[in-house]
Amino acid sequence: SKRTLLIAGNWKMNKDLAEGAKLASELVAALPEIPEGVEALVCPPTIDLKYVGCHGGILASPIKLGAQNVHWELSGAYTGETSVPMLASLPVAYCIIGHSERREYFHETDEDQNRKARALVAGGIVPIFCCGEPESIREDGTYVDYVCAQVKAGLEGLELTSPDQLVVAYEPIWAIGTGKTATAEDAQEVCAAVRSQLAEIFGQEMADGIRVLYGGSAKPGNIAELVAKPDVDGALVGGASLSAEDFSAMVMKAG
Ligand code: G2H
Repeated sequence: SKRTLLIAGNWKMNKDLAEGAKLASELVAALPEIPEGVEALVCPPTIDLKYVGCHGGILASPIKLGAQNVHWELSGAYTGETSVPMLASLPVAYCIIGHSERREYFHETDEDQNRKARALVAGGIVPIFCCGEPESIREDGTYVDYVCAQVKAGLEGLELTSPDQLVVAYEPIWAIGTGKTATAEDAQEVCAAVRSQLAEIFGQEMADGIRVLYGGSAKPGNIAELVAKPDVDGALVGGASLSAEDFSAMVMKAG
């Protein structure tokens, strides 16, 4: 009865066209088949999407293609931005929104995430909505309330007809790129709380089908333990997704 696991690679601002296509080709070769009950996804930089998808072979493979950011308007005078229809025309299946790096360095708000989530769902792309607490909030013990408030503000009012239309990723900021992984128990605690919050917004049945991922120094050595937890439905992987060997090992170990 476990949900389909999702192992999602977030390449962040890494890999130019040639490097991206090379990594994609290596992944396609390493993952001719994805284990039953697992989905694999790569999210390269926007400029790489088409080349990675076509020349790199991702679109012709069982690995899915995703973006790292999007604008909520359909078109217009938004210099430097990318719209949902542009991503959908590739096609891109998923799009990360609200990553802590975008919230911190680009001052994105919960309201921005809410607009992006609505635009993506309306355009048939699945948002991977990120949430997570900074170290100070972890230390003062209010992290569950903090994360649930982010989920509520970011997703309230979103209209879903199927749980497959949304993914949430819990990424404790203190565990991102630091090598400090939250324990599988920490991940389970907050992923379960996120699911309760999703039940309040969308109803229990919908919440039971929505994938909740863990992110933050996920790697081949901890993925099996993480996905063994009942409310952890996969991982959003940064650093380890830049190695075809590590990322493919994570997909295989999740299965
Ligand atoms: C968290 C994660 C991927 P890393 O940002 O989104 O990165 O696995 O490098 O901690």
